[in-house]
Amino acid sequence: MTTRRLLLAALLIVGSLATLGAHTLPTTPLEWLNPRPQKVVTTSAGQPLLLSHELKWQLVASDAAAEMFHSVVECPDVKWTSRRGFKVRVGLTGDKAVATAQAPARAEGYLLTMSTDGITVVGHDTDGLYYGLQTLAALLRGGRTDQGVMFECCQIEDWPEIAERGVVEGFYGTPWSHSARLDQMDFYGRNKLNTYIYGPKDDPWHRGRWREPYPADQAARLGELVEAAGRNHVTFYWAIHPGGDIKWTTADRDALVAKFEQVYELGVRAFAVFFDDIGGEGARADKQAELLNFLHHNFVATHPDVEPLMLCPTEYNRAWSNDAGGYLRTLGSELDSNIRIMWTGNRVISTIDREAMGWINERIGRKGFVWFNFPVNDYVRDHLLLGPVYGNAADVAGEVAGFVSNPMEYAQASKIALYSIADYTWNTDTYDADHSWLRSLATLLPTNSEALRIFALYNKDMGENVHQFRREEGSEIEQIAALAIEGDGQALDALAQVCRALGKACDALLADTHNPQLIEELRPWLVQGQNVAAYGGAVVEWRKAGCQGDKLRSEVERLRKVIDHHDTTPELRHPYQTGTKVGSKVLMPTLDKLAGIEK
Ligand code: LOG
Repeated sequence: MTTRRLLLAALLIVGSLATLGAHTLPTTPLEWLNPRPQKVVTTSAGQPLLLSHELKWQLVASDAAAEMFHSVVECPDVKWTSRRGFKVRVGLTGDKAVATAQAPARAEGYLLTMSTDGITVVGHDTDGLYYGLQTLAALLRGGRTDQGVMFECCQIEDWPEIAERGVVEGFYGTPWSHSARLDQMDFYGRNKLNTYIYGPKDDPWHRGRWREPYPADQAARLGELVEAAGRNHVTFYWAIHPGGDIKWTTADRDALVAKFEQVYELGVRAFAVFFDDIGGEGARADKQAELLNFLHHNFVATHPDVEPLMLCPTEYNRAWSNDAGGYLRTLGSELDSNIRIMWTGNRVISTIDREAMGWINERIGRKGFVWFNFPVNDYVRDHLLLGPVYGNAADVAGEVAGFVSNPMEYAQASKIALYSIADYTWNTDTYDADHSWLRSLATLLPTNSEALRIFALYNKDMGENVHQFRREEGSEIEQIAALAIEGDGQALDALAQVCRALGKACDALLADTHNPQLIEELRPWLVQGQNVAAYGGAVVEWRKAGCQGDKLRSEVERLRKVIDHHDTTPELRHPYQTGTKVGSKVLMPTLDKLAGIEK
């Protein structure tokens, strides 16, 4: 090896290890806010002030605003007074409580000012006030110390760029549990997501048995969920999926209305009809439009508190649409203009840009409502998708009616992406995928965020798949891998270090008790991460011994079999999981190549 090559190798190794460890997490509560606010002006020049525990606070607010304040902002250490205290003014623009302070005149907008004179939260509307209070709550949580609350004097003006932001529980596989969903609603409230569409493919009463009413126990849970959604300012859409066997008859139409009525009685005020993944009679555009228009006139219009309908079409992405057949244009011209139409982009799994939205919007005569198929992993169930949310354009906010993400059946692990979906959909034009990802990991698992980050580095790409959607994974070790394969000793050492870091991260996560549900979801992959790490260590040792030594070699082979066994043994997996892959894009192929094992 030439000196130049050696130098390069050394630099690469140092560089890539630095990348592995170098990341700048925020240091102040303001920087931790998610989603990132539109405008923040700080006026205490980075010098936080202390609101001591001794200080008495005085809430100036109407009864309704005060009630919202107390439901959102926990103030365990605050002593309240009704006069001459540190004033916290809360209200809508124009309310006496906030005097002349005004929120940005945009839906869901708010103004928050924090100074030594007091705190003011002004909403443009009640949602805006709610989000202003969520921001305040996050700042107070983040600033809590033994002496009181540390805070920076600041003024925040904030509003979302996309009107409807959230989640469509629309995957195949085990639907989220009731407790997972309740927990999601709180997560949405805190992260300013306002939309949840209930449409798990494997809820029988959503799809196969759509005509039948929910049994009492299921109905009660749905009711509880709707309530939790309401508390968190989340619109709860209930979706029905009748297209598999619907007959275009009055009987079936009435069955559908009767089901809507049942769900309405449970508190649902927003409805969707899904026609995805079907063929035959149910897939006819004219009949779908006729049914939806009927529902619009005879259900939505007769229940004044019900939101406009949402439709997921059969041709829900460009690759699957047959332009000559006219399906989309039929929906566009026949569907009542209030009805929203969902769209996954140029393919089933794809990111969104203006060109993609331009194509569909022109055909349907309205702005498409984006159904973003990430981090859903129901088409690649052997992979976890824990990487950053990147690739959606910064300039699409004006082209979409809404943007919801279809998650994994793993509710906690999906929060890694959903945190960033909240960030992107609120502040689309300045969204920073990598930074958002780091904040997300640290927020989800503050006790072990670095371990979670290292583990997630090897769980980003989904491998080859029918949808041809791929994600970056392992680019930080690509050059080390190439040099190691050429036999570079330092690169081999660096690779061993990478594997040790992965192994240690998995050990730490398996022992973590902060979020047991998350660890349970990750468990098969965490164990596989340990296996991969052990295999990597053995491979490097064997290579460094010049590929000599029967014992070293048999250890390599034994550990490779452990990985295979873990990957192929159903008892070691969750229901529906088809295998357990970790580091499948770069790390495992590199180790196999080094070991001379063909896979
Ligand atoms: C389904 C969805 C599934 C997703 C990813 C839509 C509109 N429908 O191919 O239920 O989770 O893709 O596999 C779909 O995306 N079908």
